[in-house]
This record gives sequence, C-alpha cells and structure tokens, in this order.
Amino acid sequence: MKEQLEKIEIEALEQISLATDLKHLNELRVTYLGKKSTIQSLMPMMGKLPSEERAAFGQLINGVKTRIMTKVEEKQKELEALELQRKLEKETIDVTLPGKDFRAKSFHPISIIVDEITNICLGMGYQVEEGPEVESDYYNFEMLNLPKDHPAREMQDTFYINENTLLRTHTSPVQVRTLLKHNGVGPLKIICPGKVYRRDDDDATHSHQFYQIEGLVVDKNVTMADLKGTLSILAKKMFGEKREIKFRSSYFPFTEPSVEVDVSCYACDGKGCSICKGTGWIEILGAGMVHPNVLKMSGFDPNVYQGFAFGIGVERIAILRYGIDDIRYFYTNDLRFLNQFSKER
Ligand code: 2NL
Repeated sequence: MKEQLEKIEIEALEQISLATDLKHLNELRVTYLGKKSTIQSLMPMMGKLPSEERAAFGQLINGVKTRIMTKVEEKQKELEALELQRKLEKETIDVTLPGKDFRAKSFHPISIIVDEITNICLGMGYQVEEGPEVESDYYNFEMLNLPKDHPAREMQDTFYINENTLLRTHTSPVQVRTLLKHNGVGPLKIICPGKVYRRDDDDATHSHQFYQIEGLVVDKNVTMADLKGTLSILAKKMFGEKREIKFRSSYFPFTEPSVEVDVSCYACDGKGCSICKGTGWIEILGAGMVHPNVLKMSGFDPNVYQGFAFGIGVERIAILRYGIDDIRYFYTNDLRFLNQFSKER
C-alpha cells in the first residue's frame, strides 16, 4: 500500500506539472484527490489496520494528499498568471501606431467664406447672432417694413409652412429679434450668418436655399459714411488692399436710402475684363440706412438712433473667389469638388 501511494504521488506530481491550462488542472485534481480517487478509496482501509500502524499510515496518506494539493495550488497560480499574460498580449494596443485620421482635410467653400467674413467683422467689433430658420411672417416681413400684400414681398418668393409660418427669406429676422432684446437702447453691432430659403427654380445661378450674412449697426450719429468706410474695409480684406467700392442707388423695403455695392475688379484692377464683363466693377452686396419704420417697430426712436445694414450672399462671394461656374456644386457633395478647398486658408 505504501508503494502504491508513492507511485500515485509521483504520477500525480508529474501530471500536474505537465498541465497546460486550468481546466486540465482541475480534472487532474478531481482524478487524484476527488471522492472517486484512489487515495480517497484507501481511506476506509485505515480502520482495518492494526492500531500501531494506523497513525503512520494516516500521516503517510495525509502527507501525500497535502503535497499533491500544494502542487495543484502552485500550478494553479502559475497557469493563472500565464493565462493573464496571454490575454494581455492578445489584447495589447500599440498606442504608438498612427490612428485613423478623421479630421476634415478640407472645409466647405461656403464655410471658408462665412468664417472669413465673420472674422473680419469680429475684428471691427461685431458680435455674431443666430436665430431660427423656421420663422414667423411677423419677424421675417412685417417687422421689416413689409406689411401683408406689400408688392415688395414678391421680390422674395417664399416657402410658407402655414399662413403665419415660413422658411426665413433672409437673416434679417434675427436682427429684429436682437433689436427687440435691446429695449430701444443702443449701441448694437451684429452680424447674422445663416441659411435662408426662397422659392426658385434651381439652375446654375439660382438655388432655393443659400447662405447670407447680414450686418447691422445701430447707434447715435451713424451715417452713410460709416457704412461706406465699413464696407470698404470688408472689400479690401476680401478682395485685396487695392480694391475700391462704389455705391449705386437701389431699393430695399427695410433701408432708405438703399444701395447696391460694387467692388473694383480684382482680375483686371478695374480696366475691364471677362470677369467684370468689361465694366471694371463687380456687384458684391446690398446695403442701406435702416428704415425709420424698422427702427420704430423694434423699439428704437429714429430721432435719436440711426443705423446701417448690409446683406451679403455667401455663394456669390465664393463663386467670385474660387471661379466656380455653377452654384449646384456647393450642394451636391462631390468629393472631387469639395477636396479642392484646403484647410489652410
Ligand atoms: C442683399 C441685400 C440687405 C439688409 C439686407 C437689413 C436688416 C435690418 C434692417 C435693415 Cl434688421 N436692413 N438688412 C439691408 C440692405 C440689404 O441685403 O442683396 N442681400 C443679399
């Protein structure tokens, strides 16, 4: 029996040392120490031994069990460490590898122009205001001196959502909202960039949605000279220091007087070329002195306050700047077009 136990111990220790994973090790533990193991089956034999041999046998069998158990525990720790090591290796992330480059490689040309104009105006002390694209007839038209049935409403064919709700046809309602917040107290110097909508048949030069940036200054002693000085700076920063501007008289319901503004041609320095159609001048925006009715309706006393306003069509500027010949390129998301506008501005 002693030899049998020694044989079992040697075999068990060897098998355990060869175990390759925790599942295998557990099977070996059950085989050698479990209820149905040979060692366990030898236990009842103890009672049959003479009492002087019983103690020695007990010590022997317990020694064997303890040594096997210790070996199992040692091996278990070793295999657990090994398994953790394997797992760590398998799940290692090489943080030095370059990641996926998800940054925009180019900006949309409209965004580039909006940012550029915004930054120029921020430099002149303007604040940026934004507002809803779904507007009330009241803010979009009535408050801008365009009462219902006014013929000038025809200048802006409109998408109506219901009788009193529409897609804004310009960003002017944002300016009205801002004027109202000031409770008749100036000064106020803002630009409103954003998307606007007009019912139109889309072609190379027309789109039913486009971007606009409107500017508004309201203060005491504001004159048309301030408007011209401001737009002159804007034109020079956008099209070059040599550029000049000129005003042509025009009509907008919300300004009086109203002007259309031309910049001297950047392609020919005003001599006349195909870009300026031989005139030396290119139209870039519309502007004027804020109509007294608009000031009054928004809570400002036109005898105390004056204002000037201008409206820039962003697509038009982008088309001039980049020599684009069809407005639809801006909205069709063709990467061959979009990737040409580099991040470096
Ligand atoms: C254009 C002309 C213009 C304005 C927009 C404006 C706004 C207020 C009061 C008075 Cl709150 N005027 N905006 C004034 C003149 C022209 O836009 O051709 N835009 C593309």
